[in-house]
Amino acid sequence: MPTISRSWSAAQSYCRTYHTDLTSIRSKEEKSNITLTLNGSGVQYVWIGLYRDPWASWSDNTTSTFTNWAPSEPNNYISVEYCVSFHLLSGKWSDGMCSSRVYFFCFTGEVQNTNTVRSCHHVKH
Ligand SMILES: [Ca+2]
Repeated sequence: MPTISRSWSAAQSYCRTYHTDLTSIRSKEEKSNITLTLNGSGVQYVWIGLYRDPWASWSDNTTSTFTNWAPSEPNNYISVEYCVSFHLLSGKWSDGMCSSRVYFFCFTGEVQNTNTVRSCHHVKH
């Protein structure tokens, strides 16, 4: 089970050091992969590789048209929400404060701008 939570940028650094990058979610398949991997882990939210710049590209520099925002998100609440977390139960995304310590989901493998299946890892320590 994942046992560490980090700020978004610390999570990104960790993923880039020990895996490939923070995960992208560019399709329902990629979404399901994360949900299935973390099923039963008790984790509610994970950072994913999307940040406000605006919401144009992922941490691994891929792009996609797939989005799955929760209702009323992204709302940039009090103008400090620049990073995206993924809610496991609903599968929806929300913008949140990048400094919040949240579990996170890395992937390992080739960076590809297509819907190919990639191997994914959640972080274990
Ligand atoms: Ca928000």
